[in-house]
Amino acid sequence: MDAIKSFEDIFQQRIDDEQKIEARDWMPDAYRKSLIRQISQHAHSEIVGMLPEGNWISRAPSLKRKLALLAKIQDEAGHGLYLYSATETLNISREELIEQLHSGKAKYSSIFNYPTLTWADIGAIGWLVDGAAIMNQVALCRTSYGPYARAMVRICKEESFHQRQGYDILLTMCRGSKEQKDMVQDAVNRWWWPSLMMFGPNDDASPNSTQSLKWKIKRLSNDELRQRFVDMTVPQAEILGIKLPDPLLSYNVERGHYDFGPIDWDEFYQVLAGNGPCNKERMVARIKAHKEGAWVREAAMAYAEKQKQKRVKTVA
Ligand code: BYC
Repeated sequence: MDAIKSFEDIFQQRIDDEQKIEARDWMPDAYRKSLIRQISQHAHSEIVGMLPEGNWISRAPSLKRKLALLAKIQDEAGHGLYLYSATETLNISREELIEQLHSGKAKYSSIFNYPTLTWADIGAIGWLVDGAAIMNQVALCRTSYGPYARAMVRICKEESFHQRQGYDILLTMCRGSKEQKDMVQDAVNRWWWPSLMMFGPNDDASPNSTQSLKWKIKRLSNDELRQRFVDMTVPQAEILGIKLPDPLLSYNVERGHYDFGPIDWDEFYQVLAGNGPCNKERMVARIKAHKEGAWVREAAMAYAEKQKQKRVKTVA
């Protein structure tokens, strides 16, 4: 006689069979918690990620650049909304999620704790930060949780435009004056290593990876994604004619990949602990924006209530 399978076994079998898990399905509590952790961190990253770029809207060098930057930042707000909605399907409220961000309980991507000093930083963010984000997010389109996977498909389409606008800024500057090219080199020198840190600690120091890969929340490991990003980016740097700030970066014929130097993990953990160059500034700005937006949320709720009353009356 067949042994009776536990809920956990049936769940894992569904994952192994590439079935998507939906909000109404049974799932282990640890799977739910891990998803809430990852998706909400992702949502927080999107909305905190609006801040470093927001600094440059009023200083964009032309109308065309300003329009593209505005559209990109608005997209990021939208990505935050899709992701908060996906997290809410796991039985946690938006208010609780936002409280976790504001109290420092929830993380957001380390990358957004670095300053945007010049216009070239906006190009470098688009090229490197969005490039790293896409590398990670394309894999997440196949994540096992349906609402997260579906949000990712739409987000990835928009991220491609973000990366292109960044690369276009840098290409234009690299074809300009020596001062402009130097500005690009300086921005890339500052953003390269933090971009590699976005993928998280090395696999052997990543506490969540083993279980997340088994549950197919993550489809590729931190190191696999980081390697893919380096391999994709080096030829793009060559087209720009700039040097990536790593003396150990070289193509390894045997591996068929680029080797690269060691990452400063002390810096990464310092940023995670709240000691990056802009952690405090970001949280102050985020909390202020949330407070100042209270009337918009209240107005939206009042409007939704009115619409609901209207529908009730029509049905009656
Ligand atoms: N920053 O066990 P690990 C974007 C934390 S782009 C801060 O490997 P996991 C955007 C990690 O949470 C960025 N924290 O974790 C782009 C864990 O701590 P907890 C957003 C980090 O989850 C342009 C601990 O370190 N993308 O949105 O298996 C413009 C150990 O790590 C970071 C996503 O969030 C980091 N860089 O793997 C605007 C993608 N790395 O939670 C917006 C979705 C690690 O145990 N997330 N930590 O206390 C993921 O793919 C995975 O969560 C990660 C980390 C690869 C990031």
